[in-house]
Amino acid sequence: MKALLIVDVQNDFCPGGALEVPNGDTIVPVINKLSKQFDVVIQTQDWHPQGHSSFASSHEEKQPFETTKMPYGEQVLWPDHCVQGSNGANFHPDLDTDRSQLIIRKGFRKDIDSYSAFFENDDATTTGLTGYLRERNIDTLYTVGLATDFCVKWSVIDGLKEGFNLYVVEDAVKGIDIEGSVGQAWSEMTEAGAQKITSQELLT
Ligand code: VGL
Ligand code: ZN
Repeated sequence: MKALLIVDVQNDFCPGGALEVPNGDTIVPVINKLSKQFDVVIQTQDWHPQGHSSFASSHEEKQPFETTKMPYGEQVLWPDHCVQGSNGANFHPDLDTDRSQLIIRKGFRKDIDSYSAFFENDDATTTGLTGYLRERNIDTLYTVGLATDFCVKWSVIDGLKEGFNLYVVEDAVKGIDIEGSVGQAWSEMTEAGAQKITSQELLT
């Protein structure tokens, strides 16, 4: 059984948002078309407390997009974004969320960031998604959303590690692209075993 996984289509990742992904909003109509064709739709929502450790503002003398060492490894520091309960954390107003059966919130622990829908950035703390999918006999995920080079990439790589089949819908994802990170993400995802597909192929 298959499911559509919609990653982080939130105001802060869309143009005008705190951590905007260029043209991030242009995938919304494509995702809305796709989601009508799936019996199971799952979403993720980046959901940080104020003062989260992934925010540059929580570190003295750090600017957004610089990196720091966390106990679990290197971490990119971001502008404050997707703060719990803020408008920036809301889904894009045009995204059809009515048919979503599960919304996984992630990044709510102050000291650990969480890009992936499966594991937090310490690579150990789980979100529970694997168990949910197994109990529902879902073995194949079609991934769409934001951002290709962070939350989409890590969700796909972790999903493959957990034994699921992963497709990435190339015209329904957009990336931040820090120094070629989008191209890098595509190589990492395909080398890990993900398959690229277009919305056109899925809609016909
Ligand atoms: C994301 C950076 C920080 C994402 C979330 O959704 O790709 N990127 N938090
Ligand atoms: Zn975040």
